[in-house]
Amino acid sequence: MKTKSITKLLFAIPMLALISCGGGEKKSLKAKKHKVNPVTIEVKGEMDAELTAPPFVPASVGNRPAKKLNVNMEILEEVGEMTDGVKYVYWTFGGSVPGSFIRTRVGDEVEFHLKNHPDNKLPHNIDLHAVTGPGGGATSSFVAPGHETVFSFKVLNPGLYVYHCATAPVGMHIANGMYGLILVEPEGGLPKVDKEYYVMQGDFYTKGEHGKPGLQPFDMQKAVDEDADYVVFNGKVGALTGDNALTANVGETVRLFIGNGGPNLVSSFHVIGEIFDRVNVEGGSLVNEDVQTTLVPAGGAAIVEFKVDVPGTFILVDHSIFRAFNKGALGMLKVKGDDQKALYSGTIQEGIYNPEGGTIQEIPVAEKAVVKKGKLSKKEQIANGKQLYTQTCFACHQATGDGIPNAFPPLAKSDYLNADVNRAIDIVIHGKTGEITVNGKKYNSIMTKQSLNDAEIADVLTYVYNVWGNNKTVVTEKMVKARRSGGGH
Ligand code: HEC
Ligand SMILES: [Cu+2]
Repeated sequence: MKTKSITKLLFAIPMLALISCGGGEKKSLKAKKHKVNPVTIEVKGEMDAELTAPPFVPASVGNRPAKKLNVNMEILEEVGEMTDGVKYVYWTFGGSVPGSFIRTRVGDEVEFHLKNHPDNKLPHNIDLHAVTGPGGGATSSFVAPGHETVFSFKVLNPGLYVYHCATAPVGMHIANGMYGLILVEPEGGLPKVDKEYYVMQGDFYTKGEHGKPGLQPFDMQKAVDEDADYVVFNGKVGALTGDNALTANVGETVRLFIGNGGPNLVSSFHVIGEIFDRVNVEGGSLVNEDVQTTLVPAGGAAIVEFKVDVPGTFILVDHSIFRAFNKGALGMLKVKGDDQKALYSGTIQEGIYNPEGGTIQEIPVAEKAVVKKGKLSKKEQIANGKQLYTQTCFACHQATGDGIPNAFPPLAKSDYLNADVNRAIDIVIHGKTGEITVNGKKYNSIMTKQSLNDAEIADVLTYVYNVWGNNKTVVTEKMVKARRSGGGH
């Protein structure tokens, strides 16, 4: 250890000298590349940003001057389809995974309005990698359901950047789909191409194995273990296949804005049958040419460009290839036009690559609707409550009721829960803030008010009290009604 640090020191001295005299030169190079110092670019006028859902991107900036750019982004938590018969609760920026594409230019002053829909269950925020400032905006944008926050930033560096939610537990918010791309074009805009598309990879972790039907809750342990059930482009299996395939015509130039939200896996992005003429490596200013596969880190991006010379179906994959054929990381680009025999002799058959791969597809079984009116037996209340729990509470308290250390308290064997049923009812009716101690551990966080009616609160709490070693209390609608009409607060 000691000798190592001495050698380090010896090397550090001449290195320091090098850095200090090279520093000025580096700066001027950068200024030259950006032509003008972005900090001093004046904004002329104001406009609302066009936002698009994938795989589409807003119109290019062209040579418009820098402006004050208003971005209105709404966070929505909603059930979507991961693959046939498999449902998942996605948390989204703008209602899609990945979130809405934002297109800016160097020098723009972005005024970011982040709205958290009142029907949402959780607080969120946003960290944009294109922001120079603490947390990339995260520290200024924390927003509870039914609220809006506003912050602004000046766009300084050109490139393609990831944005994501950074609310604890961060990994979980990203794993549920809270990421997207923001493009910063240089002065004068990017060179013109014929087609532009937005493709972003993400890995998903579900309680059930790949293909297991029904509403699948997020699985924290699998996420920690990096054991993904789904690795997909644009939020679901098949988002870019069949009728959803990207399209182009022979002879056109195509630009793909590729992002990787992770949360865990690095993408080896490849298009089968194409060579990237140009790649903006890692989404930055370095351009590589004639590339077969480009690495897109988690929380990173790349811009790839190529001309399509022959017709056929070209397959987009993560070349960690089991992910493509067994976990969903597969898309298609369909190129129409006349055969170009001089370039490629054969016909490219469609369907050579089965998007479902080798996995056995189970026939989805519809979830039983157990919503029954009138007085329910204890068993029925528990069944009903279990469904409500998977829709409402599991996001924070987890499917196992174990919660998440330092963020969400456990409901399993919770001394706090078992000590006082009226207090538990009040918490579900009104939400909870302030410090509490559960099983000897302190929590000081926010539980948002749950929008459930009295019968639903009775059922969900009856379920909670009758699993995971709790004290088997039965909560009735009458008890909840009594608390709501002044019993508690
Ligand atoms: C937005 C995340 C979130 C959701 C959704 C949520 N909770 Fe909570 N819950 C919390 C947090 C955070 C606390 C601790 C609050 C504090 O620190 O004051 C808590 C505390 C509790 C407590 C008391 C502490 C304990 O562990 O016994 C109960 C009971 C409870 N929640 C039940 C529920 C039920 C039932 C649902 C679904 C109807 C639910 N919660 C939905 C975040 C959530
Ligand atoms: Cu979030």
